[in-house]
Amino acid sequence: MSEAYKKMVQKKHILHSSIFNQTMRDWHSLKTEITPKNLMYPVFIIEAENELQEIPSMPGVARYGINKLKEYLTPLVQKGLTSVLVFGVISSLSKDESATNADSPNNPVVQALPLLRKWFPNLTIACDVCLCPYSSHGHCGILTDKGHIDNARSIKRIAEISLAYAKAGAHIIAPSDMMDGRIGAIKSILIENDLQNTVSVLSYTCKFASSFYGPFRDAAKSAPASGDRKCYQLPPGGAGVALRAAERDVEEGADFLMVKPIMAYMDILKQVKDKYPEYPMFVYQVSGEYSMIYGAAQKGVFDLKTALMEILGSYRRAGADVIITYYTPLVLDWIALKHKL
Ligand code: PB1
Repeated sequence: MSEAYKKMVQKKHILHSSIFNQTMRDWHSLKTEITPKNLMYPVFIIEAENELQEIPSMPGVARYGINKLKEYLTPLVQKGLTSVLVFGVISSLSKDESATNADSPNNPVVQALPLLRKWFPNLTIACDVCLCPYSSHGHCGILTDKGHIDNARSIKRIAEISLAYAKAGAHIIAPSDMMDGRIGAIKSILIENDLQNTVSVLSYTCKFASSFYGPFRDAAKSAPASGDRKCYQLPPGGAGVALRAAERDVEEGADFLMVKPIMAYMDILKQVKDKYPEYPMFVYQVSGEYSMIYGAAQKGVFDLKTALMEILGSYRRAGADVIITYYTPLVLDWIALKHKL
């Protein structure tokens, strides 16, 4: 080796010496590790107790009647699943202006909660709270006569639904509606009912008016009947307003924060986690992101497992503590396999 080369390569700039075997590569990657505790699994519950409905736009994801969900969750809990995020989907119950059936006794979530608590005593159950799956107009809040969001009535209704789910057995209330002040309204109704110490609030803190929600709207039958959600979900280009949303929800008592979707919002994730390091930070890999990755792997663009673990690891490196992903069952299998090896 020439003297000139020896002089040129300073000792600390030799990188190969710290990455030439897997153990060393793992040492560099510890902050990206994924354990079952880093995963929350979104599940759709329907009224028909013994039905299972595939969702064409989300291959591998289905809507479950409660008895089918028990069958499906049992092996996942045995593999280490620690938390789920529950979404109700109705077909025979009616939808109206104020989402009456969001918290009616026949609502599939209200009926499922006590059973899920009994069957899976160690599973943490979060419930999405929103009007859109139950409202005739498909918006996430109550509308005025002019078709605008009536924010005061909306957060009152969101709080009522939250209370119903809390009383039915939810550990966590996760309001995805994006109304101003809904976190404070939910915390207040929990306090008024002495549930503030046993029911948490996972805020959909920085949730953007994204183009990545399409498959979910198929799954939950929750697309707006007219217009869009740009007047209450954050503008995709808005970083400042996202940080203001985080500050608002922290002030109002959120227990956990979230960025959603995640792929196009990793900068927001880093900023929010850096500003509020004391809060567990959730990210939601939404339906469009799920299906996009799935489709690319099916077309042979990349190996699903390698690419997905690289993507999930990037969320963790950017500050995510918990990843809400429809890939949870697959990742649980891969984690179990890795520990068997
Ligand atoms: O996976 C996803 O796409 C999640 C979609 C999300 C559920 N929390 C909503 C986004 C939307 O449809 O606007 C539902 C809003 N309540």
